[in-house]
Amino acid sequence: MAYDLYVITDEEIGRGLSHAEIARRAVAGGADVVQLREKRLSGRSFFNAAVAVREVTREAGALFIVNDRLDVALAAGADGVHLGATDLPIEQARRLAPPGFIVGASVGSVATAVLAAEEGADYVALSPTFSTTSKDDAGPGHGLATLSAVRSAVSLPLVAIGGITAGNVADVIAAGADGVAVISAVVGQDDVTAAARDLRSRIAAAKARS
Ligand code: TZP
Ligand code: MG
Repeated sequence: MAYDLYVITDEEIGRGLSHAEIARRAVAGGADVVQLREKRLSGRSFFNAAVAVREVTREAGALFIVNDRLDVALAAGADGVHLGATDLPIEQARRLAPPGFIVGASVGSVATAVLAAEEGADYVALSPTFSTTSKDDAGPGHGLATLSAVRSAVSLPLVAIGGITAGNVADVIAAGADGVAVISAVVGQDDVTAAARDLRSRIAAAKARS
């Protein structure tokens, strides 16, 4: 499962593009994973958005992860769910989900990464790796030293999230991340597809060097 370029949809940062259109442009640029992140919509409209993103990602062969909501992820046929510290516990999601369903977890330290691995997470995301304005309550960035420490402590796929740009992505991969999850570096750019393609080639180049 490749997590190299993991694009998170955000309709506000996407300047009016729908989740599905953001996904379509991101996968055209080579995104390996699309996460639907929706904080405003409730049940039915969230589900409808998820079905639309599922369609786009299925056609492209990209993974589709739903943020926060296991019920929506399962109902829409997503590949997985992404859970933070205030969402459903990883163990409960694991218990409810079918075999092969991906449960991803945000972590903020070596200790929480090790715990997430023990509880059955399929990947961990160091959140936030750098400071970001895209998530109100993200807090200060943990930095590359913590990223490397998490890399050494857990063997799960490790994604860096928060403040990743074309300028720092090579350092993030060199520090041990398997992939990067981004909003503004792709979704916030005028040409979403070109930004995704550029980031993905920087990731591939950094991996080839390490
Ligand atoms: N979770 C932790 S940081 C973050 C999320 C959703 C925002 C990432 O956005 P950006 O623009 O790539 O910093
Ligand atoms: Mg959450």
